[in-house]
Amino acid sequence: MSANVYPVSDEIAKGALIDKAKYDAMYKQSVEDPEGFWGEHGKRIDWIKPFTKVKNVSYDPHNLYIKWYEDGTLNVSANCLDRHLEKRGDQTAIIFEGDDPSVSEHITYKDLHERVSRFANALKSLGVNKGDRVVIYLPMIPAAAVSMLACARIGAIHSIVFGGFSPEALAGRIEDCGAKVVITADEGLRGGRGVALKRNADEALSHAGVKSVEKLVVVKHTGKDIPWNDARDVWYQDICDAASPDCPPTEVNAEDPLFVLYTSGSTGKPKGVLHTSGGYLVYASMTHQYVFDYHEGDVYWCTADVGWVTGHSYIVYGPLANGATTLMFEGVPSYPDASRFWKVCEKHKVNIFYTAPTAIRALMREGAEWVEKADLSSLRILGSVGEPINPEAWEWYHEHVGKRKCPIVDTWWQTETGGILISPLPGATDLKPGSATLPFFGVEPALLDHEGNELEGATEGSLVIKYSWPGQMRTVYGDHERFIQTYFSTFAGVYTTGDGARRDEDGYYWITGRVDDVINVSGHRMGTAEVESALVAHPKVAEAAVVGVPHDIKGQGIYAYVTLNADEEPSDELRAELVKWVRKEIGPIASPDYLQWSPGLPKTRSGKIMRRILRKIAANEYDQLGDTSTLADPGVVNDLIDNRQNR
Ligand code: 6R9
Repeated sequence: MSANVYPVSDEIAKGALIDKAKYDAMYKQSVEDPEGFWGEHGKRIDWIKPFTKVKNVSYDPHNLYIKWYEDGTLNVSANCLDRHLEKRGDQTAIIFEGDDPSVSEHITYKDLHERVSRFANALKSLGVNKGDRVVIYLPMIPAAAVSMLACARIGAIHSIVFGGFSPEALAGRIEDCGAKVVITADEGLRGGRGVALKRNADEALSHAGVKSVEKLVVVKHTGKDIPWNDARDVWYQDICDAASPDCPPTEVNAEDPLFVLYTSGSTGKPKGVLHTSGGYLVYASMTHQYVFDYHEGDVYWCTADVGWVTGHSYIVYGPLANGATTLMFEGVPSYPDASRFWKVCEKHKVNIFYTAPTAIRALMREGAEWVEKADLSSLRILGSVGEPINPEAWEWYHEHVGKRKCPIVDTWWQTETGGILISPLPGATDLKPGSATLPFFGVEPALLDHEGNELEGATEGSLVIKYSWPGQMRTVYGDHERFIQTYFSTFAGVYTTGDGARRDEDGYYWITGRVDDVINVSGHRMGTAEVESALVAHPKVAEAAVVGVPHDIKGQGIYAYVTLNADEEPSDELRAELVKWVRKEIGPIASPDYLQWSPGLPKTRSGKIMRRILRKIAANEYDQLGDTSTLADPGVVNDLIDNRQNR
């Protein structure tokens, strides 16, 4: 925890949309009269048929539903495109910056509108109808945004699968949502290296469980030679060229689904988080405007991938609904060298820059001289998302990137929340490094003890949100019961976030991390159970337990304890094979950083693995193991300590 406080500067407050007094007044109204508040702000987007009802929510686990603006109709792509054409048709909507620093492209609203309309018509010609699912497995290229908006235009539900996921992970998601069409590219490009997307997609589609896919649309990106299935594969460019540029937007209900995005939970396979159209767009656009103090003409860059929720809400939907210029970056922060982010800021005169603590820590390690190589005078606001930002990284970001004049908005939220729930507002909130600070309008956080009692004042507990907000997820795709179980059964009558938090004497929130078995590797959520089930799927593995371990750059690394079948011998080759196996099963982000052979795992007498102990051993804190007397065999602990990997 840092003792420093950075008050709002006069410079920033002067031009800001929201100052302290306005935040207090709007927040008060938002919680005292949510119907009135959200009724008024619901009008920030264009409705085809205006809503007359604002909110209709029940958190009762026996009869749970969440509806916002339920009798309104709209089209999300028309809100992101058509409504801007008159005023800013020639303004840049998307700046594409390629992996190769010599490649960039400016796409105007008019041009984006045409690309989306053509592709929407092309999807229709492939048989995609309102409500059908389309899986998008693309690199960070304009076609990704075009695909999202084209689905939205015809009322199809997109589900983006991060390009770093393996064929197995892709297959599981396609199967779960029953996608009719998959969109991919010949190859992705990251740090000068090709990523075999088409080959992965082919492999995913060959899985026995994947039966729903009729067409694979392929974007030609690097021009690499790829295998082709004439009956199934079509080139994106060909079908777009053949399609009409005129595609009237399909009218959808506010509560019709916009997208499904898979995310890791503490148990079982990833769940399909379902977001709907009206409330989501109101919330994404409003948070984008106020949290980043977005002004007309600002150039805004969020470095996330569209495969994560941050890319959905804060590269595509929020910024485009606001008529912003949003930058899409294909590459990585370290290529061609560690000055890349800053060079891109200089090249495109970026005003608002939003990234993740893991990237900041990695760049901090390379030294501030890389930052000095670029002119960063255009920057006004900095943001952070994905995991708690440690005060050292915050201070470095503030001093070297922000030159002590740019406020940092540390935005806390989740795939499930659709948009930012706790964050400073640049003109209104004094900053404390490491704290996400105060709730956004309409958001009422609370901290509960183990019994579910609400704690008052400065305290620490489980972070829950008391009432609904328009951007909240509506269900788990195909499994409403799991939605209720996961988020509304631990504590009655509130949304359970799965995070722990501390509240200080100023009412500021400090997120302390997950309270469940979810770990956060470089800002990516990973269920320990997912990695465990990948490991035990290997024929030589009997049992596995996975925990998070502190990691300088990634925030958390993955530490796996593996018990082999009785007739198997541990070896370095087998260790490497298992790490490779996990990469193949889930993807490179799930690779264990440490893999320890463990002839036995510490278990309670009822057979529950004591992860608390495994976490301590992994973190080298074996002098603080706590009570081990409830273990079935306390002896296994000493063996694990003697053979730990993280020395
Ligand atoms: C947007 C996103 C959600 C989990 C969340 C929390 C962690 C995200 C954070 C943060 C501390 C922040 N998290 N932002 N923790 N401070 N500013 O990251 O969504 O991938 O679903 O992850 O990430 O633990 O519960 P998602």
